[in-house]
Amino acid sequence: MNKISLTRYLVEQQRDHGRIPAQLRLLLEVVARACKGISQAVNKGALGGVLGSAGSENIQGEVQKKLDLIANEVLIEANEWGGHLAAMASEEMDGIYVVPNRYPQGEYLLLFDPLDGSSNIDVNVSIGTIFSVLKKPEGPSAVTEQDFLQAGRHQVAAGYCIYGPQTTLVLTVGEGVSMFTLDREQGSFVLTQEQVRIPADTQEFAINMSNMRHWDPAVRRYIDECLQGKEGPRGKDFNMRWIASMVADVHRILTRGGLFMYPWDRREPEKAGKLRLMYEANPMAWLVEQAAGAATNARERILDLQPRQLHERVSVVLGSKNEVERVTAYHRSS
Ligand code: AHM
Ligand code: MG
Repeated sequence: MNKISLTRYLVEQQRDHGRIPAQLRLLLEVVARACKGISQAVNKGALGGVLGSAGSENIQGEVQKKLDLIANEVLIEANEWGGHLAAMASEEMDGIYVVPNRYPQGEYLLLFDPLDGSSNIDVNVSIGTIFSVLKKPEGPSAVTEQDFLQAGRHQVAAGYCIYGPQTTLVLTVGEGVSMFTLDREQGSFVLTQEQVRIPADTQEFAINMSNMRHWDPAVRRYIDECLQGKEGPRGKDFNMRWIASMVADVHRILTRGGLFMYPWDRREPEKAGKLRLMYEANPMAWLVEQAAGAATNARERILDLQPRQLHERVSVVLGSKNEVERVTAYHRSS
């Protein structure tokens, strides 16, 4: 069988299907190349001296790991000179990173969580890079943070790369979801799945149960009913998974269905949730919708939320459509 590389796939998306402009193709190739570099650093682990804390904090007050900063640096260095971007924004940077004057400026904006699932780095559990691409609003003015504050439905590409037993890049440009597995001998991503579909029904949920006492009654109701299994109102048993890497939980859901929730809770009631809207929830919500799933903040469709801040947080419910609708309905009626 003829293997289709990511490069070929993107060329065909551009040339044969007219789905992506040349600059966007270049951007996605560069992001994929950066992910290969991050994958190598992740693989080296203790041998590369990349484990442990960097001794600093990001704007959200979270301790940064060495690999958080390495991944951030790899993505910036790979993307700043190609002429395809105007600016970048990252979980690990306070403000936006405008492409330096010495390089040409392109029309795209790139947002990323360079290494999602940071708490799993040192314990050798799957982690990943999440990215989202927007277009800079038209006009001659210099790029600002305001330009990034676009609802998720305006994304032109989104995806993640998971560093697990395999390194897999998962991508959407708005025509379904495709998966590419890294062939380490060839050094290239190879198309291994197209038109990924999430089944509408599931018997598996993912939530951090240790926060149960802080949940909203609607979340409690949903989980209580799942836990009652065959004997309860749902009339079926449920299984639970929680990897604490959103990329790994979403990857499982894209592969076999399921429900993922990181809802608002009473620990920090002024925050909408733990996860970030612009570089975690939006790209994942779009991938999930493109695979026939659904994604809400427990009340509204995530992709319709108007961001007010770059590092804005959001409550997240995503995955198999019927379960997302059920959780959302419980919230709306409570
Ligand atoms: P991170 O981007 O700092 O790694 O935080 C996001 C992660 C998600 O990947 C994961 O779903 C969640 O935080 C896990 O949180 P918790 O440790 O509270 O279960
Ligand atoms: Mg993250």
